[in-house]
Amino acid sequence: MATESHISVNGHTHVLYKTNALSQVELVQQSLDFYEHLDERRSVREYADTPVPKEVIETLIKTASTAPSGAHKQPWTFCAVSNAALKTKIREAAEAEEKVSYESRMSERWKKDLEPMGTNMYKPFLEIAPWLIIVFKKVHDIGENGEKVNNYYVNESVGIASGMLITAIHNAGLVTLTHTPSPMNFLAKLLNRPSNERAFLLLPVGYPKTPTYVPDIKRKPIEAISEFYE
Ligand code: IYR
Repeated sequence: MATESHISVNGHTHVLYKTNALSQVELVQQSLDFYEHLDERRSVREYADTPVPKEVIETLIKTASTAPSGAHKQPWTFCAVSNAALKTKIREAAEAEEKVSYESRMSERWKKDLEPMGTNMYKPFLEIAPWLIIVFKKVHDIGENGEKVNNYYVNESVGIASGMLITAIHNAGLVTLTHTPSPMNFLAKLLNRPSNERAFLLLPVGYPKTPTYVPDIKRKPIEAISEFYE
């Protein structure tokens, strides 16, 4: 029987999936190449002010939005900011929250754990990086008559999309940082977001400052992060 280009499931069209099966040898090599490429990704806190074209940011966002999501609701909005005045407002508000966090909200243990990263309350990258991408999660959608429409597994979905965005940024030869000023609600206000959106993550995007140094961290070996049941 000839393979159909599409079929019907519950009255909905399903299209033929384009498979991408590799030979065993290619499979081993391709997975290894990608691991080695991603193993070079590092969180970078110092940026060059070199511009990055808007088109690139749009492509990175489209890549993130290929992520799987609960019932394919894609419960996210990626806000991309290059406007200098707005970046300054974001920096000022983030630093105001971070000051309180570092001075009173974070435990001594937490601050000790962060010592190797060399973080502090000052966030110049929020003005220097050419783009800030603020990821918002949609806790629900808003229907035609203003009613709440459910989304599913919102944190998981937006977390996966954010991971794919970080991967895409690295793949483009750019750098980013998962910045989470806490609390983050100032971002919804500054960016005029609708009532169903909550800030999830802030990612500065750009080229690293040259030279840039990053903490000499090591990643856990396979034995420490996995268990095989064969
Ligand atoms: N949000 C603060 C503190 C901070 C917390 C964690 I957990 C980090 O891995 C890094 C920083 C800041 O951005 O400095």
